[in-house]
Amino acid sequence: MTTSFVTCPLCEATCGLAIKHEGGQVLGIRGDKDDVFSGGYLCPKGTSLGALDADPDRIRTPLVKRDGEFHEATWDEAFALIDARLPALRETHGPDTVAVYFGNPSAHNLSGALYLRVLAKALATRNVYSAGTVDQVPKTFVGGYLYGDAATIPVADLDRTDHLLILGANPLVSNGSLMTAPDMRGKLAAIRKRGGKVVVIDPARTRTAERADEHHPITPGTDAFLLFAMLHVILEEGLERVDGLAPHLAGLDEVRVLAKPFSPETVAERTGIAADEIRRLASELAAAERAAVYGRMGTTTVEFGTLASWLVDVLNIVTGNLDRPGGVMFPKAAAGQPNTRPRDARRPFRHGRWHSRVRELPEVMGELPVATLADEILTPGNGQVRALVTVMGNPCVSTPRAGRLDEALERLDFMVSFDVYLNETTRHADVILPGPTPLERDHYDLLLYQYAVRNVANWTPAVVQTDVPQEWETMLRLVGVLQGMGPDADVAALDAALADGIARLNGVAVTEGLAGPRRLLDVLLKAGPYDVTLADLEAAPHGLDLGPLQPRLPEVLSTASGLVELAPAAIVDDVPRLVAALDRPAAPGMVLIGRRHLRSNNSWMHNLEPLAGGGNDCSAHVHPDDAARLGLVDGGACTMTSRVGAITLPVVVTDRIRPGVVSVPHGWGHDVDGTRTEVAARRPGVNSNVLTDDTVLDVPTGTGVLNGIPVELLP
Ligand SMILES: Nc1nc2c(c(=O)[nH]1)N[C@H]1C(S)=C(S)[C@@H](COP(=O)(O)OP(=O)(O)OC[C@H]3O[C@@H](n4cnc5c(=O)[nH]c(N)nc54)[C@H](O)[C@@H]3O)O[C@H]1N2
Ligand SMILES: Nc1nc2c(c(=O)[nH]1)N[C@H]1C(S)=C(S)[C@@H](COP(=O)(O)OP(=O)(O)OC[C@H]3O[C@@H](n4cnc5c(=O)[nH]c(N)nc54)[C@H](O)[C@@H]3O)O[C@H]1N2
Ligand code: SF4
Ligand SMILES: [Mo]
Repeated sequence: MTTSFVTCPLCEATCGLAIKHEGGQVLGIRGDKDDVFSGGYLCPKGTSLGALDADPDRIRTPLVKRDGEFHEATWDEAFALIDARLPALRETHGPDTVAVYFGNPSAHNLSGALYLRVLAKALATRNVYSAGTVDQVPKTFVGGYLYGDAATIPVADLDRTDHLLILGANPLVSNGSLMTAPDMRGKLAAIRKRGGKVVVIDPARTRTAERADEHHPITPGTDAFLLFAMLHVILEEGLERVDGLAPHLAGLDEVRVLAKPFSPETVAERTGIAADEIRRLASELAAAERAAVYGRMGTTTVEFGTLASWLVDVLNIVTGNLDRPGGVMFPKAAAGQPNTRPRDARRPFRHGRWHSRVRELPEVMGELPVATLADEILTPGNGQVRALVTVMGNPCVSTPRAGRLDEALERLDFMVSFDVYLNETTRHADVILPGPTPLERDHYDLLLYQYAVRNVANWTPAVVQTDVPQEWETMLRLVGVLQGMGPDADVAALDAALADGIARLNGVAVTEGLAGPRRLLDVLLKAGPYDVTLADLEAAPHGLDLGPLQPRLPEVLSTASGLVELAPAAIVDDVPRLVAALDRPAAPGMVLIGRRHLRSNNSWMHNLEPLAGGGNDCSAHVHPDDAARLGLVDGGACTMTSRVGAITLPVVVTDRIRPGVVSVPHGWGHDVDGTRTEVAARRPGVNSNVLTDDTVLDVPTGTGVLNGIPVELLP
């Protein structure tokens, strides 16, 4: 029996796990108490990695569809089919005819983090989509325009702050997002224990809200009003203290003008938070010695997601909390972080370099909004999407107006999916290419360490052997097809050329004897800001602690001015839309928001028996007053209708949700035909994104509005 130490890749917390195994079988998983970052913390999903590995439904060999039925195929057969179909479609209709969608796990996967770009480049299509536009794009957009790079996002310095204001996030359940921090419960408790304060703004009394000093149940979709009013108070009462930040700032006067119309009295009714409470929230934030404002899903996937995300940063800046211990700081990752590259190698952020064909929505970070993918497939004309590659994603469940996308995928001429399950999305594919499970692959959290609340680095070698090719090999094989090398391209040669290119770009040498992600990571570590090598990481199974976050202004910036741009046009041009909405009457009926459960992971872990139960179910949470008014009973069913769809699901009557709001978790609806997820199908739930309106987006970024959807509820 062996114990291996691995970093859990399932969510952003990057917990260290100690895995006991023998002969390729997992015998037990616990938290690694010696992990330099997580110190033994883990959640139920982490302990289910063995069940994932052993899941009989998991795909282990390529599946190819013939006459509407999937058949197991060899890798050569699968690639022969891809080679016969994909290049011909591109030849006839141009490269934009092939769309690609990257899902969430691709960001938690070293092959994904390093090789997806290569695949996207080889596809050379404008039709690039990802889960980003149902998630964090407003944050990256703000990072891009304020600091110069989309990956430059300051994180709350949790270990040293005295005051944490959380909006639209439930890190006790989600374990944090764009704030890599294992053991949020411990970190929040520590803030309070040292005399600090935690305030939560959320329409639901979540687990996080329960452990906070204060909880304000806001009306969904109105955080931009609240934050603007707080800014208004701080600027009007002269509470700002930009102090040492002043030489690095541009645009503060413009912000002052923009905040004028948003007095607390103006927004109180709209937000559901009283004017004097807003004043108090603002003055306490400004008065705190060291404070951090943090916003996530409830501030990004809403009607004014960009403005709310921008205001989070503006508040951190005007209170003097940017780039200082206990405030919000810029992590410095050991490898692959764009903002540690030499400044002359960085370009200021831009968006809108092209637009989607049908709805003319702007590109952000080379991607188009996934809410318009169905339009691009269903609308005939030059440039119509006829083929799709999905990589570790389940857009038929996770994206707006999911029912329409589901229909659209049936119309495709050809579809390839990289996935480990035959599910709601991959059932539409012609070829499914499986990959290794987390235990079968090397791992390093290249992306998430860029948002870690402490600088750390941890390398994980694969725990068990597999016959399934690694995802980077499969991606490069597909690159070979796209580059006209046929179905059997020399993957090793492609990989070596890639490593040489990246090494040359970074002015470092390639280490002989390495291959794949290890070789690329080695190159990126050599080019990185620490004197840390791959060998150092391999010698440290519990990770390397690189210390607390350090101030990084102005070196971290890559704006054209070299300053923090507080009022970039791409963002503030959206303020008039918010001002106009001030006078708009609030939605008269109920509005829908989402929620997450500790034992779920978006759409794809419901097939694991150990995660079922414990309250992990798909139901509508409704306040007792609404239930009485609408004739809904606890345990009964309700039908919920939006502009674009309807679902029927069980009701839970609870005062944990604000009146006028109903919450439904996303990621369910596993009872469709043609899937192979037997456990999930037994307790399928319903797909909440059937209700999400694909025409209502955060305007600057095209991010889907998943929270604050008007719905009607009937028993
Ligand atoms: N209404 C509503 N909708 C939402 C959200 C919400 O809060 N409310 N949240 C949004 C957010 S934040 C996100 S990130 C998206 C997620 O949206 P997606 O990324 O589209 O969906 P996931 O459920 O993460 O699907 C992951 C897919 O990857 C596969 N997979 C998992 N691990 C591996 C692996 O190691 N290798 C391979 N090859 N495949 C793998 C799974 O089988 C599954 O098909 O959903 C979004 N949708
Ligand atoms: N267990 C588990 N962990 C996960 C995931 C999972 O599915 N399950 N998914 C992972 C992913 S991909 C992500 S992106 C992260 C997301 O991490 P979080 O953002 O922390 O997760 P959510 O639970 O979606 O939290 C959003 C909160 O916003 C609230 N909310 C809704 N609308 C509004 C609003 O208008 N204003 C305010 N102020 N609040 C609002 C909701 O009630 C909810 O509590 O979680 C990650 N971790
Ligand atoms: S919190 Fe996230 S990283 Fe930690 S064990 Fe759970 S799923 Fe894995
Ligand atoms: Mo996400």
